[in-house]
Amino acid sequence: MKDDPVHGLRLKSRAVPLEELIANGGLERAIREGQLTLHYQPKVEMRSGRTVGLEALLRWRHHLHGMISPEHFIPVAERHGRIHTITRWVLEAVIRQCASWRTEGVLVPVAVNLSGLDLAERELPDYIEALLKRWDVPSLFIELEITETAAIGDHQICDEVLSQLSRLGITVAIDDFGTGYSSLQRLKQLPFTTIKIDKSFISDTARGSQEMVFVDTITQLGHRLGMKVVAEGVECGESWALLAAAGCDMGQGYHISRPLPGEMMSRWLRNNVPLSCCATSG
Ligand SMILES: [Ca+2]
Repeated sequence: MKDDPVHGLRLKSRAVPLEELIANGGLERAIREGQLTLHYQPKVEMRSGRTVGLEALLRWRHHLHGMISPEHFIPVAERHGRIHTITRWVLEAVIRQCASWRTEGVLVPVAVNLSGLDLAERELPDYIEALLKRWDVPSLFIELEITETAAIGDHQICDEVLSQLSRLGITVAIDDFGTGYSSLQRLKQLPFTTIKIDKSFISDTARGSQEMVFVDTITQLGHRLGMKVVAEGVECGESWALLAAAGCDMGQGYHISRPLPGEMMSRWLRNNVPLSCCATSG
């Protein structure tokens, strides 16, 4: 496994007084001053080798504290009621990027990670629909990823928001699967199209460990529920081959590409044709 230079920096920034920074409007300032950026990581169909999607990953490079990991600042943003501001910024940035890529002929859907709190926001589907209209981007170019923990909250608004998003034609993936405590009943009830198996299960597959049992089981479960299965954190060819043999539909991870800034991802995509499932949709 290669070191992730971004992640390395993030770990060093643990001592950042995040509570204070965010409580005092640090994230809003970060947005105004361009400290937030998005990197994109491809998802590749195992059978064909086609790039079938990208995941947008948020980066915060603070001018004093350096890289701050989303793993650290997202929970703080949630506690301080700032998460909707971030989600809305990410959604607009991604949809703008999709519009720009479409003009270049790059037709690939992009996934946005949502917080559980976003699913309690009734206005979210309307907000996304308005952005798609404003930037003339069809809904099939946007996917959403939500973690098990976020998805299993048994509240009516969450279900309504997910149903409305689904009616808009936006696909929703259950993210980091295997690390939470999913109710299988909820998994069946909610309109998920994809399961992303958490990277903690994938990293040891090349060593032929018992992790493969979990991968097999989750893959079969996903397929039986009519979902596509994505393996996250694929880091070597050996893992890739094992996961493909287990029936995973897509892979994502360093074996394919690390997350790249938009412009670098444009180049990567141009050099890694054939592209996407959206190629015929205009
Ligand atoms: Ca994700």
